[in-house]
Amino acid sequence: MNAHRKPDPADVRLSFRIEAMTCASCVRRAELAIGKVPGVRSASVNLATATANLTFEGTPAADAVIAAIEGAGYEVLTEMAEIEIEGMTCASCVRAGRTGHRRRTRGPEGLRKPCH
Ligand SMILES: [Cu+2]
Repeated sequence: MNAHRKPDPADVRLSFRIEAMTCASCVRRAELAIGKVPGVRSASVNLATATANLTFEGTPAADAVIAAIEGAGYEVLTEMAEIEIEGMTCASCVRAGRTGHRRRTRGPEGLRKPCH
């Protein structure tokens, strides 16, 4: 499934809202988790805005990123996320970066997991 790989920097950008980050260690932890997702070119997590700005090479693996963030102990608010997709070229790109679904997997208790 590499048909959509792009040759140049017109990469796909997504941003996610991440909840439950409380300090710089959380930011590092989230960035490390996101950085392990295949296809992620760069990840920049901002604590003040609770936002992760990502650049993907080719088709964005949005679900894998969400899983990685949740695996690190945080929550992704996709229903509130401003997801901007640039460089989508066909319907399967749209599907890969699908934005409409909701995802709340943890109750308030689960959000308070200590990170350090
Ligand atoms: Cu922390």
